[in-house]
Amino acid sequence: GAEPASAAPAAARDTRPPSHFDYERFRQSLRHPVRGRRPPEDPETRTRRMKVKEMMKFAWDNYKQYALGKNELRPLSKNGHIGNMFGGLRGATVVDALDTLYIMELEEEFQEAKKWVEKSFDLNVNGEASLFEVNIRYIGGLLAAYYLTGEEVFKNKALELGEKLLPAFNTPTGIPRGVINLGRQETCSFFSPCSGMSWSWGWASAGSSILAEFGTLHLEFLHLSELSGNPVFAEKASSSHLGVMNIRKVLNKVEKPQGLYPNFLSPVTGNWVQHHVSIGGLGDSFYEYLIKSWLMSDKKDSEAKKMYDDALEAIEKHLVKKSAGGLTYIAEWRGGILDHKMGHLACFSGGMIALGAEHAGEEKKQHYMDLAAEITHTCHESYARSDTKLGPEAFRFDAGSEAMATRLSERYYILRPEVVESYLYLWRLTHEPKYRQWGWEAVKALEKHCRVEAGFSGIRDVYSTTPIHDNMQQSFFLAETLKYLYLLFCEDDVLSLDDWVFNTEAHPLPINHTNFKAKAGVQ
Ligand code: DMJ
Repeated sequence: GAEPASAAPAAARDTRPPSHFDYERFRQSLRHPVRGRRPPEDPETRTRRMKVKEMMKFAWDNYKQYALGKNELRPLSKNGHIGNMFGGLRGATVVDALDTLYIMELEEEFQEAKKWVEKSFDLNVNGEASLFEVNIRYIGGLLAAYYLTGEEVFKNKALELGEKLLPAFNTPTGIPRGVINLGRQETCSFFSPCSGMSWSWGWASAGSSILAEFGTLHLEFLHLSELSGNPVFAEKASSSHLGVMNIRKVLNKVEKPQGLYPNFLSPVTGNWVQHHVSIGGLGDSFYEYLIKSWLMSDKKDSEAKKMYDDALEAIEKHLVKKSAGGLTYIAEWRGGILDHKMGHLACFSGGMIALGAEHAGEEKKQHYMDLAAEITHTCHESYARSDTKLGPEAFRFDAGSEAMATRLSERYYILRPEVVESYLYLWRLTHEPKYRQWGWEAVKALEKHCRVEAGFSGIRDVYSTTPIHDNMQQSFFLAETLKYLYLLFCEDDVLSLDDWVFNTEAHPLPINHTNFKAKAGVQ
């Protein structure tokens, strides 16, 4: 194995190079107003959009009343939940909700959220945090809020928090570990290396890092470099392995079984630890960030595009299957053996494949659009075949089962967004009315089974019409599920795909219509 990477440079605030980011110029570079031009539309679509807005207000108001400053609302017991994912950081729901409130023109509520960030969001915390979760929810949420509003407070908090994440990259390969202590960084500065403050998850095999975690940093970290003027987030500085570009180098070097990317990699050796491949949990957003990195670079990052194209080809060859009943699904792969199961998380892939299809070679375009539509149809079936019309955490295509959960432990629904996320992309890219119809079915089901007196709750069994609630309003319900549903009933120029890519928590980050790399100092 290689020697440990050297110091984490330029982490201290006073050594930060001045930022040259010109917010006004950025706004002028956008092709559409962020909240659209509001052309006339049919009354039904408007009513549906207003319904989703009302749901967001209800979710926010209850969080504010019972749990402001905690990470999530517990809507049955009417209190807050803190959990252990964010290392002492608080207000996950506030940060996740900011851009949705803004887009929905819930002005008063947006101001309440902003005030909390200004006055109460404390970054001087001590605790073990998930690098991935802090990145997608907090960094992503703050960056999006900044780009949408130009309010400096969001940018400053994002940069300050981003610096706290850098020590996670101090591994022999530069592949970050999954857990970072946000507090123990007193010795971390340009001149004194910071080390020993990150760990692998106890449950991840042999101290490995997880593909979907270290592969889901690129979009946010490029923006941290863009806004700070400091290349350290994007690319290694001096001889260290810091920076997300290095992750690709490691992945390009390691041999991939059948062209597939397994879920676990050793940050010490840079080799795979197990041969489990999944487009759902543990793998999912790695693939998403490849195609979105290319889009965000205004189609200049051809390395990302090639990695995406090759990965998708291998996935299609080895993992995509059709059930006896004619449903297309993406199976999981364990050292060559297929597990005929699809997780709710894997349902984001309909949207991803549609997004990529637009930019595939002429001969492949229609093929990938068809594949995307088929997967989205299968995911809709997993909803349609349940009694609540909400989909289970995982569904199977074995032992006579088709798009239904077969295990008790997989019947729950925790307000996840992936299925409606695919409806949004398919709607935007095809304008087939069924996607809006399916989204509306989901709205009705959420209202019927998940809305409780003080917010929205997940349910334990989608096949029971007297659902047992899990007493948790996940922050991604406000960041993602409600945002995607709202956008489904908007015109296409609201957060247009010409201007924005959504990070994996649905936080919009701008496409760089100028040359990103030159600005960030990336080679
Ligand atoms: C979110 O935090 C993100 O969408 C992530 O990519 C996967 N899990 C949740 C939602 O299900």
